[in-house]
Parts: sequence; C-alpha cells; structure tokens
Amino acid sequence: AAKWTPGTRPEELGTYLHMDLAPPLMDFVNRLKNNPSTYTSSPSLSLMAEIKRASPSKGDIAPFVNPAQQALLYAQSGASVISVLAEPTWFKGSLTDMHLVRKAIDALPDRPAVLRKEFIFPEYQIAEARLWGADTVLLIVAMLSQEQLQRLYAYSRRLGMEPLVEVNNAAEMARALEVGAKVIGVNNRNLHDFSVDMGTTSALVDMVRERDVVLCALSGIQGPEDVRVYKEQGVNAVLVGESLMRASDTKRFIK
Ligand code: IGP
Repeated sequence: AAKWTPGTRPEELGTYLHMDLAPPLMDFVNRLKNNPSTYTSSPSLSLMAEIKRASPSKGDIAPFVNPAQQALLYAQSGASVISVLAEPTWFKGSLTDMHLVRKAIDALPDRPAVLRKEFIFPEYQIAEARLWGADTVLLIVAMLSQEQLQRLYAYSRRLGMEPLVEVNNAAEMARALEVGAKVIGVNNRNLHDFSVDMGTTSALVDMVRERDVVLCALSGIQGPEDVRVYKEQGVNAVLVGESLMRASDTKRFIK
C-alpha cells in the first residue's frame, strides 16, 4: 500500500481499508460520558473546547494563536474534547492546526478527543479527518439531505468514529435521531443570520431525555453561569469557542 504522509488524500491510497495507516482512535462517546476532570462543575457535564482563530460573524478572534499551546491549555483545563476549526476561508483554520493539536496532546494520559470542525460534505473529508488525527467529525443536518446524512453517518461509523451531529430545531433533531446519532449538538447560533438564542438547546432537551444520547449545547456560551443553567436542564456537554479563546484564565471559566 502507498505510504501515508500528512496531505495525502485518501483517494490516492484507495479505500477506507487503508485506514490502518491512521493514528490510534479514541472512543469519543466514552470520553464524553466518563469525564475524569476535576475542573468541570460536574462529572456529568463535559467540556468541548474549540480552537477558533476567526469566524464569519466576529471576524478575527485570535488569528495568531498557537494551536499546540492552546490545546495543552484546554487539556489542563479539563476539556474532554478539543474541537478544531479546520475551515480556511471564514475560520482561518486548517487540517495542519488539527494535526498540531493531536500531536501536542497525543501522549497525555486521558487526552481529550479531537474533533474536525468543518462543513463536511464528501465522504473523503471523513477519511481525511481520521488520517490527520481526528477522533471524530461534525455533520451538520441542515446542509445534508436525509440520504446524505445517513450515508455520511454510516461512513463515519465504519471508520470507527461516532460523529457529532449538529441540529438547530426540532425537525432537524428528529432527523438526527432517525439515523441513530448518539452525540447530538444543538447550535444556538442560527447559521443563516448568525443570531444566537441560548434557549434553542433548552427547547430540545425533552426530545432526547429517555434516550441514550449525549446532548451538547453549541455556541454563545460565555461563562460558568451559562454552563450551570444547561447542566440543570439535563444537557450533557457544552461546546465553547470564542469565550475560551478570549479567556485569560480558562480553568476558572470552566469551574
Ligand atoms: C462555537 P462560540 O460562540 O462558543 O464561539 O461557538 C461553535 O458552536 C461554533 O464554532 C460552531 C460552528 C459550527 C463553526 C458550531 N457549529 C459549524 C463552524 C461550523
């Protein structure tokens, strides 16, 4: 088989069978459910900390951040997952950022899982994520037909990765549940007009209450007060980008 180096496209290698060239994989769901952190306010609430240089709604946030350093800070702060924006145009991210994050935390005991945060559409992006050191990927229900969602979900699972499936309303939540998603993130930010409504997640908690689903609140979380409210409502994880990128003390933020 051809040898994999960073940048090699999966299709150059052949099929997913070449995934034996990828680095070891961590169980993302298990990492979210069994959070050994002493920093988060409860063992049942996990933190997904995001590396985000810029965004379409906010412009530059931390364009010159060192992803390896930031990843170590997040790991020390008790993050269960490090989400890395890999999208270049609006978020100034890259797969290199994600690869550097994986390398920086790889040898840590109980290292956080690594999430490729990008608009994933073709299947090769999932294989590519895996080869570059991701433990999982984001799938956005709003940009996929149900058939595409089903196909990408199945492909991700076939590579051993339970994806984070992002929804924005009840209809999309129903679609995520229909494909059998085990980790569902509700985006409080409307992707069309960028408005943020923190109640978006709260409104969907009841739809997953009796199910084996890890429910995550995404976007707009500014501090421990927001985290506490979600925890009381039964939310299992929070994903925080901008506030953590700007925080001078990430540990206190999470506590
Ligand atoms: C993070 P915030 O407000 O904490 O920086 O938001 C995260 O939710 C956001 O980056 C995000 C995102 C996405 C980015 C959620 N879904 C899809 C790109 C694509």
